[in-house]
Amino acid sequence: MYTNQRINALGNRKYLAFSLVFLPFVFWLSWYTYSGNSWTPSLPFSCRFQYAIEKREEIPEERKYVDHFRKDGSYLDHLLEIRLPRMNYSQPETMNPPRRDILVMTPWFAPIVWDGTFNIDILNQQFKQRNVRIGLTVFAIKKYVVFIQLFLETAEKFFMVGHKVNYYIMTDRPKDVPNVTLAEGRKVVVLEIQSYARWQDVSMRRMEMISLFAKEQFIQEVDFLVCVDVDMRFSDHVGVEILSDIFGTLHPAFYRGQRQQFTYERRPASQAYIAYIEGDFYYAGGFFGGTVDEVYKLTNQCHNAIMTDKANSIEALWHDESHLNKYFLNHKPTKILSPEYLWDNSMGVPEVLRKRRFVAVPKNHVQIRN
Ligand code: 5GW
Ligand code: MN
Repeated sequence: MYTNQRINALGNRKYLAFSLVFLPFVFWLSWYTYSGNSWTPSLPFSCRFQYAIEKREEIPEERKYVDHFRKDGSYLDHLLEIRLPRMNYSQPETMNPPRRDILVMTPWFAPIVWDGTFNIDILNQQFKQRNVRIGLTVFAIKKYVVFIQLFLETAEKFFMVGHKVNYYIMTDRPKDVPNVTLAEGRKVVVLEIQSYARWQDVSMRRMEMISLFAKEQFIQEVDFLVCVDVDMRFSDHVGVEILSDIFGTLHPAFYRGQRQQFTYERRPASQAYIAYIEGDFYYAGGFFGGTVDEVYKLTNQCHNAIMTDKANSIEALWHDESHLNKYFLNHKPTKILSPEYLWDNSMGVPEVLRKRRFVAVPKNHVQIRN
């Protein structure tokens, strides 16, 4: 009976004309009306409210007020206004995963970020609404200042475009930091630090410096820290898809390997010791990050382990990288970046690598390190 009614309706020309002309108009009108920013009915109020907070947050002394506001009950009501705008994108398909050639999730439910697994428009909306501020820390000690220019120029093209970014350049040669034109909402902060005679110490002391500045400065200025090598160039998109409480990156030389083959520190006397029957992945020392809280925990703990080793006259095989790997064994990262995010062209370009986002700049080892 229900079916008959439908057939009758469709057979009636008046109904058909009505449907063809009027219904698309109604649909168009409603889309047009709502497609701007949001479905939120009280949008003008909530926007002005949020704007006021953002402005105050930019003045360091006002931070206290903002923190108080966040604890205040009215902040909870403010949260109710936050939602995604309507968006057009292809549907995720339960029975048709975008990638079948690689692992996209760890057994502890941390996503592994590969090209094709994320929708950057959704993520950008989410992080924009949080007004996220990102700090990119990089060390350029002695001759490594020559890498800063290309690093910054390519970061402007590919790193967190459209978001707020502070570049924290830690160097013993502040005068050699080049002037690079930056987009709005982005700035370079030069932090003068001492140099160390041994390159192993230059590399390892990064943990100490990041933890010190996290406590003194970064916690006031940014939400997330991204800590990377400077002898690199960005060559494709690196955005908010990498952000999570604490994240590491699969080392380009070991992402296919067995745990026994990883170059973990194998001497039990070292704080970085990992047994042959342990370990999930081999993480690269040149790309990790997370919230300032989590990066403080990581760098502080790695620095302490390095100092304990030093007191015991032992130095881990791959220095800070060995300690990073030990930390991630006991504190699983909440997100993992594929080697797209730290590639070296001397490894070739395997089929599984659809993008090379952050790539090592070839260096003359003899010239740059002496
Ligand atoms: C110098 C000699 C040997 C190894 C490292 C250095 C060195 C490293 C240096 O003189 N100055 C310096 O700032 N670094 C920092 O440590 C850079 O941020 C560099 O990207 C990072 C790690 O050292 P790399 O990049 O030479 O290590 P690999 O394993 O990527 O080649
Ligand atoms: Mn490097």
